[in-house]
Amino acid sequence: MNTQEMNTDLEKRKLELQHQFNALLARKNEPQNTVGNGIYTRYKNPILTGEHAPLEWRYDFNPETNPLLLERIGINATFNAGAMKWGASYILVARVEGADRKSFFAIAESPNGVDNFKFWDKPCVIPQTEEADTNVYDMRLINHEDGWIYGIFCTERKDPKAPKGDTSTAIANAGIVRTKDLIHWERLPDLISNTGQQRNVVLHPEFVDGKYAIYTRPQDGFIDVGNGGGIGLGFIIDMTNPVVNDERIIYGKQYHTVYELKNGLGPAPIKTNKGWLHLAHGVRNTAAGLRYTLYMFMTDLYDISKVTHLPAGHFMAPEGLERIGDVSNVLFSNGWIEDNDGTVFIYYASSDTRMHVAVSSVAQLVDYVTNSPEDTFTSAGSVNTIIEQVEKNKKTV
Ligand code: M1P
Repeated sequence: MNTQEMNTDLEKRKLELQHQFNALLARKNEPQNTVGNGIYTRYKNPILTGEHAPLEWRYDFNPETNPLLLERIGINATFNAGAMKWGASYILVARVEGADRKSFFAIAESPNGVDNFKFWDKPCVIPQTEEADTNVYDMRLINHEDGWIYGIFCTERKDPKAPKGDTSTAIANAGIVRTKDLIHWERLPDLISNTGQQRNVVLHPEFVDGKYAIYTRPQDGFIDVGNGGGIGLGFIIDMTNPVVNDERIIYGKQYHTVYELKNGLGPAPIKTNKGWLHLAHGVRNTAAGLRYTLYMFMTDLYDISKVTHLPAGHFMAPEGLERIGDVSNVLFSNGWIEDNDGTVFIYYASSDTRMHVAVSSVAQLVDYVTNSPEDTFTSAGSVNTIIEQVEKNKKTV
């Protein structure tokens, strides 16, 4: 192949790459056409994948430094995104994971919340504390009534006490940033709590008795929560010195439930006239490894430490393609958006690989949480719950 032929070939390949990329971003999404459960509607296509990462992140388009037009930087996955409405746009701050295993944050924007998500030009630049983060992930975006948008995420660093030769033991904590424009992020000190490692930390959007209220998930080790675990609640006086006081578990892990091994809060709760709506994940162990499903509960409007409603079992569990990925059998959500008309966009990731959306409404979710039967914790109890419903239906028909 002479130089001219090679250049034409490269030009063709570049055009093809751009064509495929533009087609992916322009692809319309639509609701799954099943009757469904009436609580939410899943959408057909994943809304964000590794393939959505801009070509400019992955390719050096200078023919002199990349004459073969090879991909230089691989992007492995996009998942576990925080979410918020930003003007008329729907924003996700995704966990983007490179082929080098490092996660970072990048903002993707959609005009309608269900498709056409497009990453902004560059990933977010998160300032470091004195101790550099090795890996960062799972940012929750909270539009706090103090006027700041907070991003609370997990920061992971190697455990300095790990024995020689142990190259995987790490320490997880909550990193904190805040912004007014989603471009400039101010780094605040990491969370200071006395209950061990922390993941799945979320700020409550309103002050409680003049303090910041923070949901935590204390754990003894990096993966195992050990004696820790459960969704905790504590209070911070000043976010620039984020010491958590009075931390206590408001809902713990429990034998033979979907949160038997551990649980953690998803996005910041949605305020409704019946109480605060929460979305969380629960984890149980199986012969095939850990299974992560989503569940919901409600806390009291005036006492946010009081769980008032908790339907039995999962709200959403992996289905079809969602079951498969880098960490299979996982659904995880740390972002949802309540729109002005009460529509709720539930953004969830499947198997640590891709992002999806399901659409519901505040009315549907409140009905689900307040009227679905609670767990009786025994098989006989479950049978009884079904029989009660059958008997009730006999009277209705
Ligand atoms: O791999 C599943 C999830 O594992 C962790 O969540 P948790 O701390 O609740 O076990 C996180 O690493 C999360 O990002 C990941 O999706």
